[in-house]
Amino acid sequence: MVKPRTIRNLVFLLGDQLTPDISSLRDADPERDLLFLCEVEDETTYVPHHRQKLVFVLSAMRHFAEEMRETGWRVDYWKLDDRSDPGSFLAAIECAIRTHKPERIIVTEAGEWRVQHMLDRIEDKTGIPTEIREDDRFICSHAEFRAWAKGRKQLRMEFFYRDMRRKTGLLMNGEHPEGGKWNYDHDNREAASADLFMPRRREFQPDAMTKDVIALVKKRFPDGFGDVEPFRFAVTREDARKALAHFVAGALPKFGDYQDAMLAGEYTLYHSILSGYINIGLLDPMEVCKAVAQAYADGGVPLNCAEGFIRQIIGWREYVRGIYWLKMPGYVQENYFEASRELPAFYWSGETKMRCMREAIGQTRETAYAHHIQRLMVTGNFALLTGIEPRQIHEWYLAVYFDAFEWVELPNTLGMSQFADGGLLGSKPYAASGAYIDRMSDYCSGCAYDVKKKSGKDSCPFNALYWDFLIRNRNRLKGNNRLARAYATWDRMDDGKQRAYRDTAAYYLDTIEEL
Ligand code: FAD
Ligand code: DLZ
Ligand code: SF4
Repeated sequence: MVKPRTIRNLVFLLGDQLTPDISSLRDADPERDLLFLCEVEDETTYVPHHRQKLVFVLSAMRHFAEEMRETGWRVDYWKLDDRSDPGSFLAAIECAIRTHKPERIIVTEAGEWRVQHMLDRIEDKTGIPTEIREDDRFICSHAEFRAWAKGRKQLRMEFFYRDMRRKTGLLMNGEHPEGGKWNYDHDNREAASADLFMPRRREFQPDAMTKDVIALVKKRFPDGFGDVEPFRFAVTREDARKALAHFVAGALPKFGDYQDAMLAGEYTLYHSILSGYINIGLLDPMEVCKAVAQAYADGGVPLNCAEGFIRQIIGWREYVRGIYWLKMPGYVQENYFEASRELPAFYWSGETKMRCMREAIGQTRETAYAHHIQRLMVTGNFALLTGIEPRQIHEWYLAVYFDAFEWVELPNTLGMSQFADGGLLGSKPYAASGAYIDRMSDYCSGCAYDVKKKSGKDSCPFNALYWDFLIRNRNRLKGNNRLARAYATWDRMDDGKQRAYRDTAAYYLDTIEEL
């Protein structure tokens, strides 16, 4: 508890603003200003967060507060278990104002609409002048994205990405992209095989502070989703930088080639597992991209890998944030296919005979992490094919990953994965049959279902469900050129084959909980 004495500004820092040079701190004065961070019930329960995500965010907040104190700042930090919990951010701010009587409140804009809506009300509610500053950890501001989107019929990531390359100068030779092309994605679609040289993620042992948070989370959320231990994420900037260096040296040289591959028991393959660190502010997106561009310039990393990685950050990451703020608050209601099915219980338990789903959900429960293709082409694809209500699958993704914050999760789930925005973000739905999963993984070999069997008993559910999805939604999708071949294939099938697909799909949908 910080002794009450004259405070000029109360600088309110949110749990994903753990960056020493964040805009709210820029002209702050350690003598006159006070940093305020609070753990509150509402934030820990607005979705049933994975318990490692809770440990990750709360422990990183506590470490950040300590780091700031050590560098001379006055910090008031409220732990969830320290005092009677104010419940919400707004209630916490009101208490903090009563205690510290600041002249002003300074805060950097929130990542999520829900929290920004609260920030916008602080001044009215408390009567204390409140300054909300832009979050310039992002490369593209809201205004810049709005200007880019204005008047465009289609908001294609590829064109936005080129502007971000020009703006940052990453992998550029003057006005021209390094190597002559903007995008090397066509070099990036190999299936991996388990080998001795598979990179291993950098793991970090919990220190005393993290162990305290683990105990807190176990006590408060005894039946919460996911394993609490082993907990191996970094929770400080110093360790997150070690994870970045480890990725650049080990996995980056093959990142592009195996970006879409999936292997049973291999949770991270050539991915970076840096998303959570970037999202809460332990790593700066430009710092990460510069490290990757430098490794390319030094000669140890091929261009397709460096470009592919940088595109994910200055392209996709910035683009989905732009879409989120352009379209919220209405975006969360989108449901293009009018899908209404309940999310099957196995999304939480992992108990399903479908091996691809069991592996993806099982590792999610164990580690709070799954890589992009597992999210998009396994759990996301299944929800799309079976017509799960978008809001339910959105809340699942928002809960279960250590990197999940709505501004990045929602456009990826609703837009990219579920096509619930009718094609704002993607040019066609990411719907695929079992053949795709079989090509990109080794899951099918150990599955109770037969990926080669198209319909009937024991056939891979993704096969019949794929056709059923296309036919069920034909009216909405028939104008999409990228699906014309699929519809032509369907139309060439004889009635018996078509009926077998539809009957199998109907059976699987009726018995979805038993799959
Ligand atoms: P890598 O494969 O190593 O990629 C490098 C970095 O690029 C990531 O750390 C991330 O910062 C960025 N990135 C890559 N793909 C995307 C993308 N599509 N959108 C935004 N940034 C991207 N990402 C989140 O950070 N939080 C989420 O809540 C989230 N939810 C998702 C939900 C669904 C349904 C899907 C399909 C994707 C989601 N993603 C989310 C995007 C992506 O899957 C994760 O960023 C990635 O898997 C994180 O693992 P990594 O750090 O090993 O990524
Ligand atoms: C995710 C999260 C959790 C679980 N708990 C807290 C918390 O107790 N206090 C806090 O400041 N932030 C927390 N966060 C992160 C916030 O939800 C995050 O800052 C907002 O989503 C940003 O819009
Ligand atoms: Fe998944 Fe079908 Fe392969 Fe089984 S056979 S792992 S359900 S794609």
